[in-house]
Amino acid sequence: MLKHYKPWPEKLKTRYKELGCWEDKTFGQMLSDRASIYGDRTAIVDHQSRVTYKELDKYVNQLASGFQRIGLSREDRVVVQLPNTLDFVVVIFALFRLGAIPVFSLLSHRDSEIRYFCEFSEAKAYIIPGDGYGYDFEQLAKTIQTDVTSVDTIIVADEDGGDFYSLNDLYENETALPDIKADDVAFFQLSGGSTGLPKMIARTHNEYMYSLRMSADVCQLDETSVYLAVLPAAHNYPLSSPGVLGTMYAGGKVVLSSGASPDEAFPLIEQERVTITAIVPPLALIWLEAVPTRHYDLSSLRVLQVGGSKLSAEAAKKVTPVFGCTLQQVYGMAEGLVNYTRLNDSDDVIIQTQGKSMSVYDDIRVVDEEDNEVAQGEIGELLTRGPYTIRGYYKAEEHNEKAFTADGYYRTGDLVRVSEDGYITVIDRVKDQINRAGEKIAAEEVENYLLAHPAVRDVAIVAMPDKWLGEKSCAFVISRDQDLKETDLIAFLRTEGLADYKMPDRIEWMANFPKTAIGKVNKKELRRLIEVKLNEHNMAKK
Ligand code: J2J
Repeated sequence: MLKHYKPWPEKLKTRYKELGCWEDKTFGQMLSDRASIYGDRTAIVDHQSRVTYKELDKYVNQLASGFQRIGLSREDRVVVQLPNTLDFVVVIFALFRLGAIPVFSLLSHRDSEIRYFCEFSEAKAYIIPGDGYGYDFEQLAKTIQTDVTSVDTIIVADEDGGDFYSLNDLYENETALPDIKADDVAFFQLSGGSTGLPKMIARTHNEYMYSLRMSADVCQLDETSVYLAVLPAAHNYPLSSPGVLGTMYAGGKVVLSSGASPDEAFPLIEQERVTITAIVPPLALIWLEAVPTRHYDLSSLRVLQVGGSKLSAEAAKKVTPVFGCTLQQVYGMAEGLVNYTRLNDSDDVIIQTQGKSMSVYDDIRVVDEEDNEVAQGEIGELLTRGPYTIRGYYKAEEHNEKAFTADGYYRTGDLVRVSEDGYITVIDRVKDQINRAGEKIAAEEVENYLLAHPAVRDVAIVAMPDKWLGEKSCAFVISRDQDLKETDLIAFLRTEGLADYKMPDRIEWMANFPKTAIGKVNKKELRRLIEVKLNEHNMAKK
């Protein structure tokens, strides 16, 4: 059993198996099954390749054999930082087959994040993209290999690995692979986080497979479905809701796009006859504006999923008239629970709500600040537990005390209202997080970096509204030095190696922070202050 991992309680394992939720299948087995049922159907298409299920199954075995030869084995953690390419899919399935554990990082992560993932998970290997992705990943890998003692293997997804292994050289004759159990941890997802550093989410084959099966079912996927991944496939939403893995579960075709702009996505929808794709609300605004001016045939699209942050009702109303397809709102989280509007729901439900949970075994409560259930239809924090929601973060005992209730509910940090028939509307959040175009920023993480700057006395980061991104981040800073500039702080964060999307969009200088009755920084008041300022600025412009 993986060190530090706290498995599901035996009683729940038995219960979810008896209920038929968990079918004791691993991802490795799922792919072999698909290869035997849908062998000659196309599984994956990327910018340069097209492979069938049978071919994919073979490549995965060959790569798993190569990984095995260079010393990767069961339970080794492997930080995977790859773009939306066939390599990504082959790599993760090869690791699944070996029982090695991918840690899903995003291409936008930099030194600070990668270092932490490697150290915290005690990773053995780190897999990076080759040239052409706007950043010197090889240089980063060199530093990581030097500084993080556990990391002894670097693999580059390129023909030329330079000083490291080239992924292409690791496809070898198939060797015997270990027997993996469906109750084993399959991979680590990363939480959006609200405190300190991002938390790691260990997911087993059993629980995650169930979430794919339910997602594929709710989205009515079958072997004729074509899913386009425009968001980074390593993120929980495009990976599993139903995403890349849910589409493979259904035997459909997955099209991987390296970008999400209309000029990249629309031609792919036309050429590959895409039936379903998933985007975030800011992209929905861009796509909605782009459709009339681009003349692509988007008629194959049956479902446009929008989720990750709140979609406005005004934008929601436009989707069907503009795209001629059904809108599906998706409200999910890497910790588990996923809610969907159903394809045959009324327009009103689809436009106004973020959907209903996908399993009858999702156990949802809406509570006030004292954890008392609120009256039906009232606003409160959403708590959830069920067959595909984690019971605790990996190696975070202290934090888990706060993030989960004693009886195992995950505190989502989202303020919601639930209708009598179970449909959820997301109203606000209590967690200290900024949701910037679907990318989550833990305020405390960035605050800690800024506090390390010698001229910063104190800092508080809050969300501010933005027409396009939904929210942006605003850092209120109390400086010790009158000459300190915004550019100095951003430059400092960059040298610290923080991902771009976490850079504060705006800095406001202050002498003191407003405080709450018990003396904490009043972030609600800071949010109000910046909102007033933005409104005044907008009025002045008019
Ligand atoms: C409002 N807030 C939303 C929505 C997520 C499917 C879809 C999304 C995610 C995801 C995911 C929202 N309206 N429609 O993993 O499988 C906010 C909430 C939530 C947090 C989770 C999936 N959809 N959110 O976004 O782990 O605050 O997962 O708790 O990145 O995003 O973020 P994340």
